[in-house]
Amino acid sequence: MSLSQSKKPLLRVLDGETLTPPPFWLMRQAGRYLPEYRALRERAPDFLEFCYTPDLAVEATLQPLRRFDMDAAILFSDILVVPHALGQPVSFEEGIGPVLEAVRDLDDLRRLNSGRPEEVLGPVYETVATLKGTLPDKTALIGFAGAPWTLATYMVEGRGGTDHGHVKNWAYRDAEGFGELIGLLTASVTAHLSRQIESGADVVQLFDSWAGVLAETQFRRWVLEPTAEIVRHLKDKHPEARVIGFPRGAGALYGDYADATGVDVIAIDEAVPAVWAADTLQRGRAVQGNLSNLALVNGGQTLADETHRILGALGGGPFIFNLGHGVLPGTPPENVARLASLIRGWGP
Ligand code: 1CP
Repeated sequence: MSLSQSKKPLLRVLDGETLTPPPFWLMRQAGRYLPEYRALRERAPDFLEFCYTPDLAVEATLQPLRRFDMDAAILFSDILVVPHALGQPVSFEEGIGPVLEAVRDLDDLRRLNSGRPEEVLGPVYETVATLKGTLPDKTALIGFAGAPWTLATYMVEGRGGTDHGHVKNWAYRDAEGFGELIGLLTASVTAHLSRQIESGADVVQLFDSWAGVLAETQFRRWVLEPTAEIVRHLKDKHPEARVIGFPRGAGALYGDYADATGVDVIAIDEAVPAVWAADTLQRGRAVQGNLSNLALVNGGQTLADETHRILGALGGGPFIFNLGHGVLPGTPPENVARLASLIRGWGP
């Protein structure tokens, strides 16, 4: 690792240092809560087209940094570019969100035209490389992918906002066939993250947004095992690779996830008690999270109290301040500015 890289505060924390105040960034820090994002988005009404246009994706990545100077930039893209690159029709519809042509069984899976994922995703790696050359030395660049289980939920359900009945049912009914889908996703996510690392990402985050809906046995099979495999392959290929794991909603299984997957950082949702996380998960390993995104929407004294509570519990060890889930579209930008100054002003 080069000297300038090793100085980035976020990377120092990944390697186990405690910084006061801790570095911060916010999941979904780019997006509709920023008027400049809404203006940019009008230039490419099709959301996937927007993700695959490096000039626009670079600009969307940089917008929140100009206002709030976070310690990390996160590549502007989406987790659903991987199913799209595997040949599944994906669209984003106003007021609904992502809509996919559902894959419900092995026959559907085999009908996917896996085409040339590398070609479809080429512009994403170009965006990473451009960002790498543009960001200040102190700012870390985060690449990302959806974890296999979460990608499978969208691929099988066909949209968000369901009870995950179809995808859970397939996993019980035909574990072998469903395992083929998870295997395909494990390989595709590994390749996608590997290319982001080669293009300049300092660290990658695995978003397992729906990890929390599974029974324990299913969690071990569809969340822990594929994640451990991805981390192992990435680190074999790139010994310097750093991985943040975010198994949202994992509850009592957060500890097993931390121990079994080999991730460098555990990202915790808002429901994880901060003191428990410090005692159980932190232990020399970095933790990231866990402010409620609705505390950020509402601001005021509660935002200050919650920020201080989390800093008090986790700020004594390696910690990256973040939300417990992404920034919501209705968030007032001035609340984000206030949060940045609360974090920067914090000291023991
Ligand atoms: O302009 C628009 O209206 C599109 C809104 C939008 C944006 C800004 C979507 C559609 N995706 C994104 C960008 C995005 N998505 C980023 C990069 C920007 C950043 O973090 O600053 C990232 C990391 C994601 C990750 C993502 N996409 C996740 C994992 C995190 C999470 O929120 O749980 C998930 C589940 C998605 C799917 C998705 N894409 C878009 C939406 C609205 C959704 C959620 C669908 C649902 O409700 O289930």
